[in-house]
Amino acid sequence: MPHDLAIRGGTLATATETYQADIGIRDGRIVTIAEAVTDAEDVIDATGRIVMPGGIEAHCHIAQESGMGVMTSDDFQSGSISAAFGGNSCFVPFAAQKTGQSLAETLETYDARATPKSVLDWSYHLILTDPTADVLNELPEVFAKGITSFKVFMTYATRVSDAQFLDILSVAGKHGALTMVHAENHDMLEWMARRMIEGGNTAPRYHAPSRPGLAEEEAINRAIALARLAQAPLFIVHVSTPVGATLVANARAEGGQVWAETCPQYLFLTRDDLDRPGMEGAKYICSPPLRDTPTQAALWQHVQAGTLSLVSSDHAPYRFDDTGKFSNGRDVDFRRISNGMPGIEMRLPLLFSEGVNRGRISLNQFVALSSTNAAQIYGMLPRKGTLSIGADADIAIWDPQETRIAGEMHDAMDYNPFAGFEVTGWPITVLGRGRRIVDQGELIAQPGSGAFVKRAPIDLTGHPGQPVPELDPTQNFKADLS
Ligand code: DUC
Ligand code: ZN
Ligand code: ZN
Repeated sequence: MPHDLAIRGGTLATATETYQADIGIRDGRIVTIAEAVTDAEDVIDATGRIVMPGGIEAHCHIAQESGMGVMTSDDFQSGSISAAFGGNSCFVPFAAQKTGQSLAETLETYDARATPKSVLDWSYHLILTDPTADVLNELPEVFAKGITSFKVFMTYATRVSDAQFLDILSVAGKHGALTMVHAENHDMLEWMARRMIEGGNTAPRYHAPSRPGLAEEEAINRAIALARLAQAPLFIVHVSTPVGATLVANARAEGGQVWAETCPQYLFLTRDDLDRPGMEGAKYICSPPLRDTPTQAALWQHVQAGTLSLVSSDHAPYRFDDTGKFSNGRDVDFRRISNGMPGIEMRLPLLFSEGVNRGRISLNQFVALSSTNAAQIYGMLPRKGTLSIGADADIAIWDPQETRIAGEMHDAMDYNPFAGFEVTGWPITVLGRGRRIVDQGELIAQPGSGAFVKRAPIDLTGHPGQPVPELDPTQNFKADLS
């Protein structure tokens, strides 16, 4: 039987290997990887191109209201399209529970937002903001639907207490789900912000010193300890400090079930970007805040060493107007400016250009960081995140030579924090289950052509966990802890 589509003449790159081969696709899946695939109804000539698994964007805020009640500028249509132009074939935005809402209602809300609009296959991480006993009882149903990761906050009004965090981790751990955490010490942030404001330091630039690295370091340390006590896996989102990353590295070196990511803004921007004239700095308000150049270098080392498994965008798009950044007005202190910046389309080109082209990471590390590790951690491998027989034909074809000066993106934003960066290496064609989503600068896929991806529990093989003496029956007088 002929193939539906062949990708011919390209250089294939996976998380482990780079080699010349053709790919044959049938019914949306990779069915042949061979020296030559000659029998296909449709052919993409990939000569001079790199053919790799489509990116998986595992941290982005799409059609989501912020804690301040502000809706992101991107819905599932513009968000998924922008992601596709940036080399992604799958994404995992958040489905955020509102206080008092059941998890079933939360997911219904997001299904209605995603299903008619997404051009990418998608899943959700659930955000738990109101972990009542009823809600915790609902969690296993959510996991059974294939939503096997969810996020909690250690700061903001929606933060969980340490006791709540332990309960949540414990339920998650029993069901093979992964708890993600925004780790910053709330009281340290509040205390610093109050001092800033009382001193009249209200401009956007004061956002950075109001959220000291120490607050992240303390919270990461605590989150790792809580997860260890609950014997549950943990994922730390948007790590922005070298000490925080080192805590992750140490836990992992001892077998800890801990994973973490950083984001392009912490690798490519600094707090000096917050100190732009007028209110321009508001464009760079995100949390944790931008740091400094020594931090960038240290985070790169942790990316290289594998401490940080993903580089995710944390795309949190709020326009530079009163629908977004200034929903509370322009003349407000930094705390009342919407928190987050866009980057879903820039994540992979930046990482390729600054990472692979500059020799900081190999092409195979790039594939791991952009796709395969997310598929592994979030229960989508081997269906997604790899080029192998039987995998979905989610494929990005890159021109490694193309240079562009970053400007406007395909999102619904009115600014690009990375505008003006010279970037070499861009995705040219992105396939999702064998269909062209974008091709040669054109959008091909129809809204609603993406599908929900049911994810598996996290695979903890090779991550035995760090022992806790008091949980060992030989050391706790055989206490019943069931
Ligand atoms: N945390 C995120 O993950 N995204 C946007 C803002 C925040 O605090
Ligand atoms: Zn966060
Ligand atoms: Zn985020």
